[in-house]
Amino acid sequence: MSETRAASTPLSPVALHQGLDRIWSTPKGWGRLSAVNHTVIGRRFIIAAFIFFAIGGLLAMLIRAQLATPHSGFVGPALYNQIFTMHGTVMMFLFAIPMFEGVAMYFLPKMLGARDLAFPRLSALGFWCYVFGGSILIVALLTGYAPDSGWFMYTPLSSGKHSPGINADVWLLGITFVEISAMGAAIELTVSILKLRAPGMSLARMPLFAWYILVTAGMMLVGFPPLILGSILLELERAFDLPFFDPARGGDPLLWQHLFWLFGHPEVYIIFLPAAGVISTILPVLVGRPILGYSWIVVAVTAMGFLSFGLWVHHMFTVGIPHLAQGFFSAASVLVAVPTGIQIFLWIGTMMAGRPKLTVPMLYLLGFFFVFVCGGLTGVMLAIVPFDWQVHDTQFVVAHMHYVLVGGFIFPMLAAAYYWLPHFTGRQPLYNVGTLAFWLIFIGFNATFLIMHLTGLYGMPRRYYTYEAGYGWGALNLVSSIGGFVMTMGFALFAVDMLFQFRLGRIAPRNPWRAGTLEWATATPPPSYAFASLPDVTSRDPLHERPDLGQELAAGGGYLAEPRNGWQETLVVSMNSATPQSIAILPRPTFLPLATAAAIGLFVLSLLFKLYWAAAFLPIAVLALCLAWTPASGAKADLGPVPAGRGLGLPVHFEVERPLSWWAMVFLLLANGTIFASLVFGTLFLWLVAPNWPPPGGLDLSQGRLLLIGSLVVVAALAARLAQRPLGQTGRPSLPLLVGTLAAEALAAGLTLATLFDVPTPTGHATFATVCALLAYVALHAVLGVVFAGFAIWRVMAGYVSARRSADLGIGSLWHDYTAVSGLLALLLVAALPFLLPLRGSVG
Ligand code: HEM
Ligand SMILES: [Cu+2]
Repeated sequence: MSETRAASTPLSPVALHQGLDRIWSTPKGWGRLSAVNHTVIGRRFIIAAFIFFAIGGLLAMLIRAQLATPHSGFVGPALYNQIFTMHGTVMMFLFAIPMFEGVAMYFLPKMLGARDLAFPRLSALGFWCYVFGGSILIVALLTGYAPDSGWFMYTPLSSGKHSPGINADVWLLGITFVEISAMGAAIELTVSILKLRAPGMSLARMPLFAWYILVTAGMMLVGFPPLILGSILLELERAFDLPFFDPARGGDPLLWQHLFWLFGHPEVYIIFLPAAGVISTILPVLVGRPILGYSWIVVAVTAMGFLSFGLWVHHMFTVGIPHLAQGFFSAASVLVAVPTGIQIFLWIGTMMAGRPKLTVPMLYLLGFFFVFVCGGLTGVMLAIVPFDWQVHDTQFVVAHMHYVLVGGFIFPMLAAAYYWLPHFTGRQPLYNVGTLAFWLIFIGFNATFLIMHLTGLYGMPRRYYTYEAGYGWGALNLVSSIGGFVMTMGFALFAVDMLFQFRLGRIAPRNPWRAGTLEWATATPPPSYAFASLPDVTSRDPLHERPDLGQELAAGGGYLAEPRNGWQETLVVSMNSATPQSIAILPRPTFLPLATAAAIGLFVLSLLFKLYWAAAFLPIAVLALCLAWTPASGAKADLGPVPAGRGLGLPVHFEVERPLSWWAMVFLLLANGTIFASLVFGTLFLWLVAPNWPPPGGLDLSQGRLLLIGSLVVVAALAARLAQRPLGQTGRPSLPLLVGTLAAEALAAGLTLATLFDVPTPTGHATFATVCALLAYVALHAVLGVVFAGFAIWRVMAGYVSARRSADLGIGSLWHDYTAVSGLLALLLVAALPFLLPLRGSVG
């Protein structure tokens, strides 16, 4: 090991590593449950996702066993419904999304040259929410209470009347629980990519993988909220009979479809983009040539992110929507093939310019090209409305979907597994089992799903548990099923290969593929702190320029090469040019995420079993636990600049105006704003097209009171801003104004709740139900506004706030601003409804 830079630091490399390890390592024994480290949590996500993949695969085998022959008595219709619903649900929510979250969590900090993600405790919370939510679903499956109305949960099939019992509630609550983890991950990844890069890693030098994850995380922030809202509304309908989706009482089942597909279509890209990011990362390395058209790829990925939100209606061509809308969404769907095509051509170009060798990851990439392009072509076919009318809800769609999902996600992930395994384990495969596994999977896959296109064209519907002999479907289905089992053998062989490598693989050299990205500059397997000192970056492929960078950093030649105060430190940089700005001190291992997830889990279970007294109390416990997170992220005295190494002095993150948590709040509010926008969309949608409007009687709320509430939330936001004014001079904010904020929010919350009780029979008509939802939204935000204001007052009194340490107030202010704006809009809509109702009457 070279010692070139070690002379400049006082510590010997060994002492440096021991010191860092003491600070960063996760405790042993039960202490493992307190882990927050991204390497540990990322690995756990990946392993858990593999387990769920095996469960989903098992369910797929049951489906194929049932459909192998006509008139099969293997499973009956009731169980079959649960099996295919759970297969789709598990694969989409419990395998694909967590898998890419795990991969991103594990690799991103290392690729960016950071020591961890921005909010380690949030990653841990997300992991536990995922495991608990997933377990609820699996336990339900084992006990026969699994959801059975299809993974789309279409109303009215999933409404109380047609799905009595708790099966649908399991889906709605369990999935919403898992979504918490996805939203957390989205915020975590966005802020980490934007703020935790190595000095010099400007946006233009960022690894492509980070670009893909940035776009994906952004899509999650605006793509998941419609589903979260939809699930809440449907659960409210099922639990309290609020008729959002009931056409007899002014609701509309189509509202569910819109909310679902507003999420569901982008979801497909949320799954595909990270996999594409993997391809853009490993393909150039495997063929030994830099990627063609870096900036084109960034543009294409961003374009896909935006376009994919304009396509959701192509899942609804047969529900009876206006022709013009069909034409628009058909064209938009075809258009999205353009950015996808750009990427494919750039990948193929890169491959042709390089020297591809048929290694195992390369085989999987070739498999990806074949399968995914076929899936894309059938996708364009489906985007053509008359064709879609023909094959809608047949096996053709199932075949298309699997070509896209398996081709676009599984194949790249398998390539990634072989490519990065040396990073996880420090070892390389010994035998060439991987090639055999690939061919079994590839041949088995095509035998299963290529055939299914035909079965579909011959008219076999999806989601039917059995079929008659004599339609010509029998032989095709048998081949499909045999293909499925061949593929399963391939996956089993893959699993065996992976397990063997952990123990029996050859020891791998440090950077076995000669890649240029920074994750290969850590030791393998990586230590808890990833880098002993942090690099600076001058190009897109730092390791190509400086192959010895890894050793240099290990010897302490980079930034922050000094363990001190027990701090887990990493650098925070400016968003665009990546100039160092501050030092983030990240939280140490703690059981709080586990406890918080458990409290949320109990809340979910209490809703599931209709124990509403507990459901009223548990949110308070969750809130209290969340507040218990905060003391670790502050200090009671100003520190001033701290040495960051290489002659640089930087403030610690709680002494800057906009720390990482401020950015987290911005993105949280973006997601929250999308929930709100979806609610407004839902209200206007029902008003415009739902049957049985206007409601009987009128909506007679006191306009004066609505105006008062609106003024109160604005006053609260203004007072919170003004309270920070004196900070600059006296170092203390104005306490009376902070108390004023609290009072205004409390009054607003109280008045809104009182207004809720004035709404006439919310169960009578969807108008009243949506008004209740809007008012509840305002009340909830005002209540949390009280919490934020109270928290600010406590932080000031306890001495956490000074002119330098003012971030708590800034973050609270963001919340009050948001409450004011969303509150005003919601109240305006509520106040306008009495005037809108007659308009609808004259139009309809
Ligand atoms: C690994 C091999 C797989 C096999 C053999 C398989 C098989 C099947 C089959 C036969 C169905 C049709 C159920 C029916 O119509 O009754 C189905 C549905 C579905 N699969 Fe898979 N699947 C596999 C992997 C995946 C993966 C990786 C994903 C997603 C990442 C996925 C997502 C879905 C979804 C969402 C449905 C629901 C379709 C519907 O509701 O009609 N599958 N799968
Ligand atoms: Cu779509």
